[in-house]
Amino acid sequence: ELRYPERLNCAAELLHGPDDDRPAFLTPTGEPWTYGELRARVDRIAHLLTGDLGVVPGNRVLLRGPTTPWLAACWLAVLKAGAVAVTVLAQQRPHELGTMCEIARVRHALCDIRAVDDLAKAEISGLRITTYGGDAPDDLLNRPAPGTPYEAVGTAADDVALIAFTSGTTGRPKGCMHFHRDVLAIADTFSRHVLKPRVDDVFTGSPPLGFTFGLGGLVVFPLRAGASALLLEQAGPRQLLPAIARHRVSVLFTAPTAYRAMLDELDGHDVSSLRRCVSAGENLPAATWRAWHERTGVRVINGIGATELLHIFISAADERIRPGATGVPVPGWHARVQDADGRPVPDGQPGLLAVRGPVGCRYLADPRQREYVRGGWNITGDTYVREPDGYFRYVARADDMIISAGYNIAGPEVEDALLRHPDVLEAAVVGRPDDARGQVVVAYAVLKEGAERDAGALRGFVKSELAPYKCPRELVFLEALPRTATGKLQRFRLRGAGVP
Ligand code: 3SK
Repeated sequence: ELRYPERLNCAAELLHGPDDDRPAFLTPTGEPWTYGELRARVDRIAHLLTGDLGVVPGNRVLLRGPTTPWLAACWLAVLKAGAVAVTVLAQQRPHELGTMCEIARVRHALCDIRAVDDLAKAEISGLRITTYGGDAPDDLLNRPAPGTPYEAVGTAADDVALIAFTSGTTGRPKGCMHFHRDVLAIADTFSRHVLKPRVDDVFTGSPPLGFTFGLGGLVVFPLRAGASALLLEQAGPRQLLPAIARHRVSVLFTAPTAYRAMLDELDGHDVSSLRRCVSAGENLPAATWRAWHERTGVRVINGIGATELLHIFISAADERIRPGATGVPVPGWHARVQDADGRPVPDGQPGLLAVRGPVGCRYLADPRQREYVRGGWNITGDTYVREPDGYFRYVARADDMIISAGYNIAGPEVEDALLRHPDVLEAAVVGRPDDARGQVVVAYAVLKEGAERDAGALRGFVKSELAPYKCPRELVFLEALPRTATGKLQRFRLRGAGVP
């Protein structure tokens, strides 16, 4: 069991340790930031926050900008000053920003000058916006500030440190409150037991810091281990591959679609420095796991996480990784599969995934809390099977099960079959209402460059891989699949009307 002192400031904990001259953050173009420089810059910002800007402990401070060391430093400074970081995505638009600020009662914002327009357009009443990275004399980084160390505010371990928003794949955003101890707990469970990081590791990846997948993988885990992180503003497959080679990246965080896209671009790139590749955000198809392993020799660490629980809670390490399964509960976490009334279902049968551990869901003023936490268990909204040997296997999002002519069909199983076809880059499978069958299976596919759009051949391929009742009735080709800002597939946009 994890134990933390009653008084705990997680930013101070993450910053203390490594020698001043060790590298903390790297970027593709600028000079590396050493731990000494990071500490000094965080302290400067914390002085400004509590001095010039009038932030007091408990105030909620919105952070917005591309993935840079300055954004990470602002996040650490807000927490060190005892305020609450409200992390949002650079892609979020004025209306969404307004809603989140209203829910979290945000009064201050630190915003990269390049991302300020939409925040200003949101016209959030009472919000004081301070930019960083610009030329103006009142820009955060141009203001005079004491160069002395900043003494961290003595927050309690269960004071709120962070509000992270989730909208799932639809709906009004929910703000998830996380404590100072939660931030350390994700490093001391998933990172410690599954990644087993070393001080000479270089982390990088694509998820932004406004998504807790990225915040953990690119800031919390490397700092907790005294390692370094390469922070990339552009982190698509085309940027990741050369960056891995150039900076000898050893720990990579990205999503299943990016692994798949990188496979097509891998030739000529040296990825031999990689020792850990983490996939989360969506289920990792076994076909992608196998292809990546074949080409790189690295066993991808599949994981399921949630903004509500901050990071990954089921996964597997090293030789225990099994393609096609998510894994076992991360040490410190418990998981089971249950029915809609909260009764455990037998191994081998599908049901709702329920988890509990050091981090729990705490929605800020939202009645949906009652749906997510039931009987002390967090109900993630995923359908899973627990195998008799304790491995958890993903079936579908609970609302993504297709029931057609009495058959239960898991969309991801059909997607996995489509992805085994060499021409398919991405696939999404949904149920469409049908008078005769209740629902019919409809597949959407994005093909690789130059591939021929032959729906008949592709349906024939699926029929050769799966029982015929699972074969899509309809197959629609798209240029891209609809996704949320964090990259999650929006299946609801594919249901109903047809082509989105
Ligand atoms: O949303 C997710 O899938 C996720 C995965 C890993 C860590 C954190 C999150 C929110």
